[in-house]
Amino acid sequence: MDEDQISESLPEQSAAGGGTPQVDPQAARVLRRNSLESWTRPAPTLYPHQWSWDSAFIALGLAHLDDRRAAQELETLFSGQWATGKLPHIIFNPDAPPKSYFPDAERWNSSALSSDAPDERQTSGLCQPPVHAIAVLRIWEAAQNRGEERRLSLARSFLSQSYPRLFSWHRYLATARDPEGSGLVTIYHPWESGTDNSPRWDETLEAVEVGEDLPPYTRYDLEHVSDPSQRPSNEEYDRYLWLLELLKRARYEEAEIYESHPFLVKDVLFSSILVAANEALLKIAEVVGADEGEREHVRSWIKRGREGLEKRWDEELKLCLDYDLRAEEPARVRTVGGFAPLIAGGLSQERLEDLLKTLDSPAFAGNPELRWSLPPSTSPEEPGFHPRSYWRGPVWPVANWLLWWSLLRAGEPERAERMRRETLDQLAEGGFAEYFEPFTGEALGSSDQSWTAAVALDFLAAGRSS
Ligand code: 9WN
Repeated sequence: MDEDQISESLPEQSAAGGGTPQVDPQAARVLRRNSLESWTRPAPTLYPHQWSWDSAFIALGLAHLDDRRAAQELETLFSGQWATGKLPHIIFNPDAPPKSYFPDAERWNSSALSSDAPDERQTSGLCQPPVHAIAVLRIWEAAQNRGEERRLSLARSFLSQSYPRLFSWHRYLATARDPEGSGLVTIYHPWESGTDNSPRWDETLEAVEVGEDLPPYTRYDLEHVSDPSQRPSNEEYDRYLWLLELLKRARYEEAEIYESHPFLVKDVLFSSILVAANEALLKIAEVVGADEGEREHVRSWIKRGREGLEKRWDEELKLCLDYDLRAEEPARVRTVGGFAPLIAGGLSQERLEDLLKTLDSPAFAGNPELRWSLPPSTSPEEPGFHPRSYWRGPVWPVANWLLWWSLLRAGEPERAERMRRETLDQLAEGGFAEYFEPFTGEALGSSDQSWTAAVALDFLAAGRSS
């Protein structure tokens, strides 16, 4: 890729209509620095490979700078798609420095173990939340806003190429990952949720007994953060690696995993993103003139997804809860994942009011101690809350983006605007960190995180168009 393309296409005027002027060019610079030929590293050193949902967020940020490069980001990701339709959570970079990230391609060994894995690319055997159709649609919307016929026609052909990929990805999730037809996606590993060490998974994970024959391993992630307590613990890592071992023993076969795997959880956040992504897919289907039978499937997945989420509603906590299929119990813990119905949309007035009340309450964005009124990843009122540990409390800008976008779709522009402004203020003060301490606003984890910069660009573009 032309390294200067992104900065050249930066808008001259910054942040009219809200936002902080210097955030705009700095965000573009972060993406440029983390960009390789056709895809973007989530962070310069901590994450040297291509991650699935990171790339989707990155593409929606890039859509405002360089729509061709945004499309390329997703095309590169699609090149790792499995025959089942699964989009893997990591596509390995063969040129990454040795010993830079663990587990590496060799540990996953997916193309040797599964004939469904692609031969040309080395990938992990898991997946991550399906933000991709939302990003593809953003690329189309950005092209429409520019209104140039040539850009529109490029975007149209990108949509035509992406549609079958997206359809088979969503079909995989609606079938292989939901054999019960519940409307909710089953995840096999906390990494699939994207919220790795969230207390959402604590009970299920604690019940996993690590085998004595867990092959030895060395963590490299701790070398890239200033304080190891910001990352998951070694006990958690043992379990993560043991689950990986079990998936390998099942040769990544869905039916076999369903039979024997100890970590089978209906993830409400993942499922809600699938509902929203299916709505985006319907719009893409319209642009490309897709088959009516397929559109009917997508509509039925949306309906089933919303019904499934409604069944996981907890009247007392006024949040939606994940469900452990092995223990046959919900995970009664308040995290941002609980706002899943807001992301899925199509809410009754009563449910919307419940969710907004919870969001504004001291359990989340209304906590008076917060540096910014932004929802911590885990409620400060939860015993499992930890303000500096990864998904146990810190504020994550991508989670804010999902809520902001959902608030807009729910017809809550004022609340959405507050979230957009506060997030931009936080980034102006703390930079493009991976996550933030909720009470002090201190930047934590990796600095110059690509998806943080990408959502900033999307927030700024929204400010310019309002
Ligand atoms: C494991 C890349 C990814 C994000 C996840 C985040 C973290 C990986 C890790 O980083 O997960 O997949 O090593 O901690 O939890 O959401 O996609 O940014």
